[in-house]
Amino acid sequence: MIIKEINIRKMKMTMKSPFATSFGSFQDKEFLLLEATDELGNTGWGESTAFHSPWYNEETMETNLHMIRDFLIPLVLDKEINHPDEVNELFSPLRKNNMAKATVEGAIWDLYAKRNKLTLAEALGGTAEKIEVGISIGIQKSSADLIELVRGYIAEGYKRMKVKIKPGFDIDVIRALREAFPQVPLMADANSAYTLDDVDLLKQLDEFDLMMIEQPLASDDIIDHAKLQKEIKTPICLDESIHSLEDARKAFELGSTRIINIKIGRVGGLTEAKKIHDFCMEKGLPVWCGGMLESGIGRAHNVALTTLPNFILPGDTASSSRYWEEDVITPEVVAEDGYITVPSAYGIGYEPNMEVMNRYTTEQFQFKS
Ligand code: OSB
Ligand code: MG
Repeated sequence: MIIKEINIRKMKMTMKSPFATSFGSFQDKEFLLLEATDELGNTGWGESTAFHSPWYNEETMETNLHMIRDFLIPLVLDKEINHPDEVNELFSPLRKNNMAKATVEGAIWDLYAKRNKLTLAEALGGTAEKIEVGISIGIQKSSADLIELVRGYIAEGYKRMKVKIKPGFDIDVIRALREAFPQVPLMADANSAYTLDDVDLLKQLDEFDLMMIEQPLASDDIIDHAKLQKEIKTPICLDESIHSLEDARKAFELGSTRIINIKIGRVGGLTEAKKIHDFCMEKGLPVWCGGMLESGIGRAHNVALTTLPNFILPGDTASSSRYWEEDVITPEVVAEDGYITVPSAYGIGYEPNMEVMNRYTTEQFQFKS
């Protein structure tokens, strides 16, 4: 296939309620969508998971726009590409900027699947017909508020509850949740809020039978996590620290992680995500698909990836309605009793809803060969 045209949209959508992590809270989500068109008129969509500011990683919507426009588009426009795996190779001389790379690569995967009359899941080698999903809940004002939210999500059928923790909102909160819901599959995500000075505190979590603790220590660390894992029983799951198959291998060899949260953007695209998945499967490490508060385009990519066989733990991709009054795809992503049915239409399997998409677009950029 030959990529003939790329369109980028800056989007601004307001979430139903603010999302709070150990870094802070926000409600307006600004991000990029990208559409690639080939010489036959097939199109594919990708979403950038970079946020407006660099609080999760170093990338932002604006740095992604710069990278895509000035470096990535020139590498793919008017080039013959036989398979999306080649995009991963083409981009590899450029360091980092994984979310920017994943935006372009994701659109080319969707395009490739449509052109070859495959679902994106099939193109990736996935087989699951439905995927199990959990929910991620931001930091709340009180344990009581959190308990009420969790009660609602359990009633909706979500398969596991992930709650954000930070110093001052941790042990007591988890204890209260465990007392209220003795059986529910529960995990905590610290988004790097602790250090090895907190080992005694983190040890106290062992009594609550958590499925895992996600990224307790620094966002670029794999050494201290290995030390921490030797001290605590709760399995550590790395998120922020894993950017590539090489990172996954090193973290595994050091014993820094027993589970990996795979996010397509963080690792630079679907090809790298699949490599990490395959490595973890071989080593007996379960994986699950993380979320970045995506709109429907990004959600659709997550659903397709999750059909691979080693995604054995529920992911963070909940229904579109979890965050959005209306989503940019049709139909919207719907989790029923904690399961999302993998769509059977070609490519990402959902159609862009242009009327909704246009309403939330603040700027557009067009690149033609
Ligand atoms: O650490 O997994 C995280 C959201 C934004 C940035 C980082 C994270 C998250 C979530 C929410 O946990 C996942 C989602 O619901 O999309
Ligand atoms: Mg996380």
